[in-house]
Amino acid sequence: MYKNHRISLVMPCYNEEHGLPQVLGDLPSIVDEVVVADNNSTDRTAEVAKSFGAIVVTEKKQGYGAAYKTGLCRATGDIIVTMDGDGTYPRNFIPILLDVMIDENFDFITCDRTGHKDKPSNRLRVFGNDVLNFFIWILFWFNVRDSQSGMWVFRRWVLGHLSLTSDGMAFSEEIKLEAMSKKKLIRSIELPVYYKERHGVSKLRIWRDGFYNLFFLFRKRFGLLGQAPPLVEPSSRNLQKQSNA
Ligand SMILES: Nc1nc2c(ncn2[C@@H]2O[C@H](COP(=O)(O)OP(=O)(O)OP(=O)(O)O)[C@@H](O)[C@H]2O)c(=O)[nH]1
Ligand SMILES: [Mg+2]
Repeated sequence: MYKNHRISLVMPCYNEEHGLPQVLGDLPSIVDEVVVADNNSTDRTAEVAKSFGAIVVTEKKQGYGAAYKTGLCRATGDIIVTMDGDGTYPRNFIPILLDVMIDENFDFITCDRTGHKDKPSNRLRVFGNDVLNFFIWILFWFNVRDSQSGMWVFRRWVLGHLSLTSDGMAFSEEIKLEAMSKKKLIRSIELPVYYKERHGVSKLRIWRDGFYNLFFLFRKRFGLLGQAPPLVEPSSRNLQKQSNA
């Protein structure tokens, strides 16, 4: 619990037996529930997650977005925090981000890793991210510094107002597009975080995922993806507001 809010952490995991102990080993105690969305992992991901007390949900359909949707539906907290199961995102930033959210009354926070990602080994990723950020600006008219980051903090009712169609890596840019474009309903902000080298093998296929995510932006912009049903009942925003009042 944090300031009367129940906190869930949701992580999509595909073969993260090496990364998960890093994440789950130093989680702040304010996190009430951890949901690991496992996707046909062939290593000990599920066992490791359970050994730390996490709830493991299984999604047979392969993909980052497919796993996230299943994991998010299982989360019961008032506020949901997400991150990769690889140790890259800072667990000790969770209370700070929650402070900003609760004290400043934000509904959706997306984290920006760009200040800590500019190492030679990452140049191509940083460039790809910049290209995608640029197209988001061109196509959707809003600024985001790190459209591909996987750490978000948001009130659970927000899920009732998003159309999340992507089952793949494009889920990351789609959740930001959906939340940040609904300015009247959802108060959003992008905040910088620290970012470390991952443990275990990367699942990102840079060229394939990069071009796919770019193509996805065009399809989203021109309405070719249709509407996905919300992951929670849309009315839950009002219930949430009432219970916090
Ligand atoms: N459940 C599930 N999780 C996935 C899948 N692909 C990737 N993931 C997870 O999604 C998260 C993001 O994947 P990463 O390989 O870390 O991709 P990335 O963060 O862009 O790249 P790195 O900087 O190398 O970590 C990790 O926790 C992965 O285990 C998938 O198909 N299914
Ligand atoms: Mg990662």
